Amino acid sequence: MSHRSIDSARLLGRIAELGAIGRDADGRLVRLAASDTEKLGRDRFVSWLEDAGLEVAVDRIGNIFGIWNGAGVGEKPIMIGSHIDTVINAGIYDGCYGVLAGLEVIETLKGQGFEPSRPIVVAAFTNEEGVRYAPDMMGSLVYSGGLDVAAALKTVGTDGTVLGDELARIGYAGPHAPGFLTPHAYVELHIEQGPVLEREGVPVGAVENLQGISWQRVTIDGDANHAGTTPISMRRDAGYAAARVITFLRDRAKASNTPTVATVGCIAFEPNAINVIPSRATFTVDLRDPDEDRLKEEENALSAFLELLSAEEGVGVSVERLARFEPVKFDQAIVRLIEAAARDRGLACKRMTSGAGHDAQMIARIAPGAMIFVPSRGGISHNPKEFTSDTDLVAGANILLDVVCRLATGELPR
Ligand code: HGY
Ligand code: MN
Ligand code: MN
Repeated sequence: MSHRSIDSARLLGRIAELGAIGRDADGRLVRLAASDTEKLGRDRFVSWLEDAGLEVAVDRIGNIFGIWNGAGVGEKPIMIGSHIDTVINAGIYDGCYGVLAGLEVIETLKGQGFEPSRPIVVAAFTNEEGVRYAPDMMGSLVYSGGLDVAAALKTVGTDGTVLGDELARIGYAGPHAPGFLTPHAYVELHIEQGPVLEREGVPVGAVENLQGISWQRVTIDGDANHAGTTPISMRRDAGYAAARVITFLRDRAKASNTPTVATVGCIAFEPNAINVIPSRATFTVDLRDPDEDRLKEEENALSAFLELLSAEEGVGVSVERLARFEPVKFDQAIVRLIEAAARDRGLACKRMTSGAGHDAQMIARIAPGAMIFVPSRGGISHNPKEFTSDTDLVAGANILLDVVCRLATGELPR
């Protein structure tokens, strides 16, 4: 059976080119949401959309859309997308692969005279990573009505900037109301960012659900004091208390024998001096679990531990919620389309859960959707060592092409 195929050189060339945009003086890839470096990536993506003859639309939270009206103008579009903002010292595939493969699918179909029954749209959602402005998946959360756009634009970043000001400054405070296009279906292609597909030698993942996410910022207040003269028994050591939380979370997750994961990714001490007992420790807690009840249990266990710690160490504890998303189940009919597409290409395919958060979990609020994964070497991501082979990248993009064709010719997920 002959298959359409994307232009692999064009896709791989663009992934490499976008991956070179936004490197800092040390060569690290850092394109934080609404930053100057992200603007450079946005501008390049928009220029590719224009070259492809697509209508470019930007909404008020800076989400970028490339719209191929084709036939069926006014019909709900098929939406394919992801994000192009990155974490700090990122790899080049996370998010960017899905956005560029989405554009590639549209250009391939346009170039082959394909007549879709409805518009096809490629989307790059703002601030998926949530590193500079919490929560993550913010652009797609606003787009799907989960967060008011005015409130989101007021978000203050870790650097004290305001998201709305930054979007205006980089020229991406768009006119469209978030949600201006309701997708008929949404499909997101993404690297797995975990070890499962590689370990099992499977090239395609049909993602049927995504785990719940809980982000919190914890502040512990003790007393600064002299590191040399203060007896241990007289200390209110915020640094030590924070360390107890980190080991509590890891030990509990490890002992649980469940998919629960816990991460303290950011931490800061005040006054942060070698010979001063920390008066304050501020750190973030990222808890995840595919089961909502277990995730709630983990949050409750942390809260109880913080109370105990406060009594035992004589420290003050305050907690700020940064993000909370329940687990999401994707559309089974689209998952089956992904499996059928892989089968037709003679590719093994595995149903799986996503450990990472994705825009697809937000768009699932307004449209049937699912995700396609391709293997990550060593399961590494959010790290410059992130890597997926060209063969797997091209195979994933061709699966996306097939799924979009089936959705566009009426083989609908129902
Ligand atoms: O946090 C996440 O899982 C995603 O990378 N934003
Ligand atoms: Mn991502
Ligand atoms: Mn990511």
